[in-house]
Amino acid sequence: MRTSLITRTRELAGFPHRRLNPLTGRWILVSPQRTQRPWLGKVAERPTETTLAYDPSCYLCPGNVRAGNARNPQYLSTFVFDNDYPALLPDTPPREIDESGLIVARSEQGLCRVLCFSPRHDLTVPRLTPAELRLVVDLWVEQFRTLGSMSFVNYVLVFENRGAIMGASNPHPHCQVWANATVPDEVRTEQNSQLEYRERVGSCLLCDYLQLELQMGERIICENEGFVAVVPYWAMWPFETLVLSRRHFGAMDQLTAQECDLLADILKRLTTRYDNLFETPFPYSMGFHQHPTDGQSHPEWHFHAHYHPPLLRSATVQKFMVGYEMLAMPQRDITPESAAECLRGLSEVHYLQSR
Ligand code: H2U
Ligand code: ZN
Repeated sequence: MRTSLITRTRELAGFPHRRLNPLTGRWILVSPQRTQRPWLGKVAERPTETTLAYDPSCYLCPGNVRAGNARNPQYLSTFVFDNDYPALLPDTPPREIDESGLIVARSEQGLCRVLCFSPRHDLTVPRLTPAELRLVVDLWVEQFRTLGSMSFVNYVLVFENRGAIMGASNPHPHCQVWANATVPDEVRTEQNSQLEYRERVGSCLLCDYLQLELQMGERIICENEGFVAVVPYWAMWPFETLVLSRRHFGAMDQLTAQECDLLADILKRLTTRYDNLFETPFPYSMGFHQHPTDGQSHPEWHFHAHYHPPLLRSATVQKFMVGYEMLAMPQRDITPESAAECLRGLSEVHYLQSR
């Protein structure tokens, strides 16, 4: 049965086809005939690594001044502060407009924080030690708990933008947390799909999907006892990945101490492979999807992380979601299977360490 699934998916991968993302219900057009394999040629120009351990002009380095004259402490491991330019404010008054369902708006309460992963300006997730990365995981969990327990907060999104092309304002290792009153659309969509699957099939969508991926083996990149990193069958970005917990649980506050270490381990190994792909700091947007903090039980939710990297063929050639993608549906040339094969084949020793 499994062999025949692999045979059928391989046959389909020989010509243009659409793949369904069961988490969102959206489709992706795959056009493998345009290029069977990723091209990994060297390029002359590429972003260089940050080499300063301390940058006097960085607003995230210890002891430096931020916007509004706040000064960072001489922090030694992780550091969190309220974003000086928050997208959401806690004291927003309730307001609503609904003009015939055509001009519709609602005020939104929330708050935004910035989390520094390390005092070192030049380090990145793959270059932190497992112990340092474990402290980052602990900080995520602590922030999820603290913000999620606020009465007006129904969703906590922990996300990292890395690299200037993804809009990161600073190479200093950091991420953001936005906590707000409304469950964001992307999360709501995934929640509805997981709910619908649970009602229809009686089990968890991502538990079942993970079992299929483990049986097929074609899109797995790396794994440990707690987590599996896979290029999803429906990947939209060339080297998109999904990090799935093996155990079924809904949010990071349910991670065991051992799973916190295992999460740090899988993220370090995955991002090391990313950096090694083009021997350059690999840009991405990543974030954790987990259940809302709305006081309801959410047995349908399966904790996971998405990595959405824009690079395609080299450190400077990126995939743009324009034209057909913008007006019709996402499309890709290299198959998720060849992207996974490529990432799987890379070393877990960071290129800067092996130079
Ligand atoms: P990004 O690199 O993902 O943009 O995150 C950095 C955040 O840091 C950004 O949201 C905030 C910006 O608003 N920031 C401060 O809070 N204080 C500053 O002094 C500069 C930037
Ligand atoms: Zn810095």
